[in-house]
Amino acid sequence: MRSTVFRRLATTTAVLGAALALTAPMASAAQPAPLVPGELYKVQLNLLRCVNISESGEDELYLKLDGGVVVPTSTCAERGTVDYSAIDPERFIFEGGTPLNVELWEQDPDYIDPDDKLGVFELNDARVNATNIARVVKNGDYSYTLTYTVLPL
Ligand SMILES: [Ca+2]
Ligand SMILES: [Ca+2]
Repeated sequence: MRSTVFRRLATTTAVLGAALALTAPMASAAQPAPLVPGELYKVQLNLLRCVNISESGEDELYLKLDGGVVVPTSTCAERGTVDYSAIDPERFIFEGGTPLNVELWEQDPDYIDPDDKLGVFELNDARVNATNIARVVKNGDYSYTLTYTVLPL
């Protein structure tokens, strides 16, 4: 009985290993490279991580770019995450050598307590086809990270 289970495990591992070996060359096809100044790029957002949130309970977070809302509000609890991988990268087009400043905002109910700009994710030091991390931190108050991948347009 026991040996059958072990044999099955060994077979599964071998199959997984073969599958990984097959996908590895595809994954490495697009090599990380430095940005070329003046070239156009787009940004695939990956994951917003709410390391320390700004409110008690949950934050209501959204992103702004050039004065407009570019990613709508999501709630995020302390140490929670928001998956941004379905957001269209073509909302975030920029030129190599020019920082892309994406603002992180926290939504509040009304004009008595208006929305708060928590800070700016600076997407400017990235390499193409490499996953990078940007941070918004106010010491002792709140802290967020955003992972993203810069892609050729
Ligand atoms: Ca709020
Ligand atoms: Ca507020």
